Amino acid sequence: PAAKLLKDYKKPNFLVDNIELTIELNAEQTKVCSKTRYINNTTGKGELFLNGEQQKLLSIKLDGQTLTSDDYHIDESGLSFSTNLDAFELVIETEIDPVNNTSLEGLYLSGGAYCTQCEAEGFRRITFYPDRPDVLAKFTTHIIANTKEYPYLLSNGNKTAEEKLDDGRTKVTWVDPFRKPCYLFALVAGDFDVLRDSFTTKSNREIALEIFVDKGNMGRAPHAMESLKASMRWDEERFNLEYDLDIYMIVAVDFFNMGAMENKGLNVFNSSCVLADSQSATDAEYLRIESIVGHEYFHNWTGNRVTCRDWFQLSLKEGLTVFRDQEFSMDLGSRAVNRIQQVGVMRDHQFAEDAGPMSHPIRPESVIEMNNFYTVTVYDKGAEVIRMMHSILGEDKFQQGMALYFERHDGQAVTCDDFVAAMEDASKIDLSLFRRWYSQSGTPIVTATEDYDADSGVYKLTLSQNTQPTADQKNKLPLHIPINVGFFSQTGQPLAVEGGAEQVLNLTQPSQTFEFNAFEKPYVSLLRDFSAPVKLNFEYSDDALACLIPAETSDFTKWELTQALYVKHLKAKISDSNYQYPSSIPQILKQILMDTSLDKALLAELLCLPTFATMLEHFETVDVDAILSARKSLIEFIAESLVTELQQTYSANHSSQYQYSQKAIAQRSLANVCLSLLADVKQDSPAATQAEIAQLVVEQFDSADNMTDSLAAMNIARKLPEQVFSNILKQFDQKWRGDALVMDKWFSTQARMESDTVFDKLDDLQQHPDFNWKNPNKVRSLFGAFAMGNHEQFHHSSGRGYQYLASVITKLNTINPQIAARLINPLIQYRKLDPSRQNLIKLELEKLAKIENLSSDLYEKITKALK
Ligand code: BAL
Ligand code: ZN
Repeated sequence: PAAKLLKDYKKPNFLVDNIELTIELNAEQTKVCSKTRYINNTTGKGELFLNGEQQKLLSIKLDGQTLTSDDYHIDESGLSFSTNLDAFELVIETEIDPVNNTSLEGLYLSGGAYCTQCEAEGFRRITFYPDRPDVLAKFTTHIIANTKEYPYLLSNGNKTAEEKLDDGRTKVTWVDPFRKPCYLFALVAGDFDVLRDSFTTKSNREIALEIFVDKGNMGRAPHAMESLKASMRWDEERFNLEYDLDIYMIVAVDFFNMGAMENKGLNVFNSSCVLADSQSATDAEYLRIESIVGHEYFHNWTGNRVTCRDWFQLSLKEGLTVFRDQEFSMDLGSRAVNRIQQVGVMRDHQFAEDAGPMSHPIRPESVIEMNNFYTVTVYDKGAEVIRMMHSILGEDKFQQGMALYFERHDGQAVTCDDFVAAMEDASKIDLSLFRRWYSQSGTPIVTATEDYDADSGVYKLTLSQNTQPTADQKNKLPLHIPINVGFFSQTGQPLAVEGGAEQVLNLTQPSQTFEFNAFEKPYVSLLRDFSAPVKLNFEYSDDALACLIPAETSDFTKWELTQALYVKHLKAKISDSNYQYPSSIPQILKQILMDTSLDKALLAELLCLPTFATMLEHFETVDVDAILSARKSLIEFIAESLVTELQQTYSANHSSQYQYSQKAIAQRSLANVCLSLLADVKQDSPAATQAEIAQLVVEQFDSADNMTDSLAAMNIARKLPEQVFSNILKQFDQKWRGDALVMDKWFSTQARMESDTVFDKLDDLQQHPDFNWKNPNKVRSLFGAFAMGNHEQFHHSSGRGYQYLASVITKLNTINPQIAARLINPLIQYRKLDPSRQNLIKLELEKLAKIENLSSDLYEKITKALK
């Protein structure tokens, strides 16, 4: 497959005024008739190209005249012919096979329901059409299906007609008044339970809200409904954006490649991102649902009303919408804890992507398979770029920029440049250098050095930036990097140097020195709130950390500094296995644990070490075993030094009565972090024996009245004697077998077992009645959890983990190429590993490269990885 390039963009030869679809649903032979009115967009004769894949063409008529195969060219990618007509109508009849569509792109059957996924390029599997986001059309959709089996027939827009046919089928018609690209088309047909509610907009319009779930799941829908109403309210209040149709529908399906999809007026969701009750879903899942419901809702303006000109511009809608959903979660919940999670995604996943073979700017320039570019770079780094603009402009000017963006581009398909231009024009702030964030890949390293001259009272802070060449781009230029800094006195008070105790320094040159008058040498806190997506190269002294951690006024930065403390000592241990961790670490933590002013959710985060993935980013070449063992020994050291405090904190925060509130969530998370640390204690102490701690875990599992505590106990039990763990697993299986979403957690827990028995486990679990190769949630919960969450066995020096994953990917290549390509990420990011592991991985990639019918998704990643 060949790469498509951003620089080759050409506007469409033909536009579409309207399309009328008639879809007669049938499992193996669904008939699709599309009647489309085209308008010539060239000055004379132009070629019309209609994408079309995996369907049988039955007939094609132009203005009523049947075309024969002499009139057009057709191949496996689509159909084309040339014409100089100014406007004409095409009627195309095709047949598709939803039941055998396991790729879950286009129209497919999920459980007993039909549903669609068209982004990015799935509509071409439904009918022949210019499947590109810059062709916007008015859609009318007729759906015909058996009334008994499919009482609900849904599509975008408003339902305008419903007719019972003589043959036991129903025909419904939906009209979407808003022009849209075909990737936003959706169809759903099935039998559901429906949760109904309504929302009154700020201009007093009443919107019907409907959530469709599998029969019996109604009790798990209210949280998504509350999240939807909160999103609608928030978007009005913070962004002054109101919903536009009369109805907003969400459908939950079990088979879905992504989290959810923002189809106009008819979101289709992975059921894992909708369904929750306290018994079956964890606090983390509640929060994730809130954020994804928000994300899809926010797309209605940032994505649907204003969409992308071409797929290279994906971050135009995704980076911006992630920024918006992040702000939504932060306004509703804890700002600091949300930021910690966002930064975790950047460090653990995005930095690794940027350092690997798939490195790309947030606006990629070359793409083989678009599905491969729904990445943490486009989404999360894209959101960081928006966040930097937000901090450079400030909230007011940023909102003026948004308003101008909508004023200029409502109803259009535009570029990232158009967005930045609106921000620039509204704020009158020059963003010309800032634009480089869109075209340059890689993670900048910002190095800081400081110098204080006591005689003159001048403090100099020198910041320099450097971005290493990446797989896709050799030459790197300096970027505009906003660095938030805070100055503190030796006693931990904010130090008002010139410009303020807190300020943003704009680093725009390769190196810049900033000078401040300061009557004492300040302790500086750098890159506060992660003000730019960069790696900071600055080693804080032990004294500085001891002063800054309690002193920091930004909760997020307090966490950052604690992480810096851990990283510093982990690195020392990694380079010298005899290194003894200093008692200052538990001392600082003890102080933190006693600080009653701290948010408990933050406290829980402060007690967590940098992840394995975060540690990888601190090394050019990594010693997997040394990192794993240094982490383990530091966890044990902390746990054993703080047994009493951990026990006390656990009992003060563990509750036997479930409540859903921010406070209760924070307490559960703190209690569970403490319990997890306690289970790492490797010797009996006067405060608690290992047997007593094990008992505590079992008690929590036995008595938990909610999934957060139950699952936490089950995960912690991995560290307990084998018999105890397997007992818990058995009970969980007995209780939840058949409950798809809950059993996913059971699969993941076992995929993370650190011993090499995990391989037999993975084999056995594939035979479990709740496992299904065709369901992406199952595949992710078992093999994704293994590859991303079981570092011990995935990176086993024998290469067994790599072989296992490669065999899974081989199987998935034909079932679901998109999921196979997602799962390969941990294998292609191998260049930092030791030569032996690199070779083991390369062997697997070479084998994968030779499999028959290799999908374009895998082809792109494997060839780049082996280059
Ligand atoms: N547009 C794909 C799913 C999402 O980002 O909302
Ligand atoms: Zn999105």
